Parts: sequence; structure tokens; C-alpha cells
Amino acid sequence: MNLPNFAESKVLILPVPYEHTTTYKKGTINGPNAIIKASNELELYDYELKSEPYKVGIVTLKPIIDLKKLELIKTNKFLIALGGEHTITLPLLKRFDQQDLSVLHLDAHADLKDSFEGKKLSHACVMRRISDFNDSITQVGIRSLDKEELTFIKRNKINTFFVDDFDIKKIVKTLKKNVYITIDLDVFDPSVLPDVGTPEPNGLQFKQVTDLLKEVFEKRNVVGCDVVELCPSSQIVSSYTAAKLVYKLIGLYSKSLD
Ligand SMILES: [Mn+2]
Repeated sequence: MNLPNFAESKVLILPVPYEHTTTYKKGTINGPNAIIKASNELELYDYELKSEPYKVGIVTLKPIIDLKKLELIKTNKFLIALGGEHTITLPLLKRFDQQDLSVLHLDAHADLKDSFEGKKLSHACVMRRISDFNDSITQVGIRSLDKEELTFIKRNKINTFFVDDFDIKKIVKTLKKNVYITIDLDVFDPSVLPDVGTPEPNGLQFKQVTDLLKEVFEKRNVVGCDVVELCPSSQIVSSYTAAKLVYKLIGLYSKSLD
């Protein structure tokens, strides 16, 4: 097959094996490699999208773990970052003009703690830090948070769709013109994707997530995304499912260019 060269390629995959504040199961440092390795097993054709997403041109960059460097990345290609722990979303998001930009946050956890284990910057606080400079946050799939986070949600009008409130049309309605998507893989039910740092029962199914993403790519301008918190084990299902999700993101982006 003929693959596009770098100049023609429209999608960048950036491995970010950053792991500093993981508290439960460790191993997100191995997430990016596991996803890339599993991606070799994917069919290139996406039967649902009726397309071959790789044709958009995909370049995998060298890993970056310096959060300051992430903030300085400049590219007009569509960048998908692979974590690593959720903290990486903060610098990745700061790359963009925050005007008319919503953050779509898929996660089991609200990640709105003001500090966690004495740290202001950690996977459990990432959305709180983002709320300091972007007030358009929509959270989906949430099913674990503390009372203080719930108060913060109400007080600051964070659009929160708890897992039982999953409604694609209502979710998309909350989003501004431009959208950055951050997917913590623990948004999925552990039966779908068990290998995450902090698994949480009663999660979303694969199809629910991809149907939501489909609608978002169709109705809004997605500026970038990250997929975080894979904690690979010897079982391959989680890595493969994460790779499938990333390939779906590439397919949806590529379709949005038509
Ligand atoms: Mn989470």
C-alpha cells in the first residue's frame, strides 16, 4: 500500500508515557507502547465508517514526557496524545485558544478535587485545574466523586452527565463550536476495558462511546484529543480495545474532512 509522507499526513500520534501521581494500580507509563503495539492487529478497514482511516496519513512521533514541552507543541495536524496518566491533558489543552472551546471529558471520575495527596497537579485534580481557565466543561460517564466535587459541579455549572444520564443529543448540545476530547479509559465498563489505573464498575459500553464521538465529530469542530490511563497487563483485550478506539477517532476525524 502507498502511505502518505509526513507532509501529506494529517494525523499525529504522540506517545506521552508520563506517570508521576498514579495512586492505585501503576503502569500507565506502558500505555502508549501497548496501544501502538496492539494497533498492528487492527483491520485497516472500518466497516462502520466504510473507510480506511489510515489513508489520512498517520505519523507516530517520538514520546514526550515533559509537560512544559507538551504545552509548546505547534502543529496544524490533528494530534492524538496517548497517555500516560490524566495529568497530561492540562498542557495539551493549553495549546489551544480557549475562546469557543469546550472540553469533553469522558471518565468514571470527576477529577475535580482541588488537591489530592497534597498535590494540586495530579490525575485526580486535572479537570479542576482546567476549570481555572476554561469554564466550558462537559463530563460524561461519571460515577465516582466526593461531596466537595459535587458541590463544585453545582456551583460552577460544570455540565455533568453521570453514567445513568448518558444522552448523546443532550451532551452535544452543551458543547461550543470547537471541542477538545479527553478520554480516560476507565469511562468504559471494566468488562469492556479492565486494565486501567482506577477501575470503576457500571461503566459505558464501547458502542455508546463511539456513537457519542461520531455525533461530536459530525456536529462540532474537534481540535484534538487524548486517550489516557491505560495500565496494560498480560491480557491483551484492553490494549486492543484502546487501539480500536484511537483508530475510530482517526476515522471520524478523517471523515470530518470530506
Ligand atoms: Mn478516571
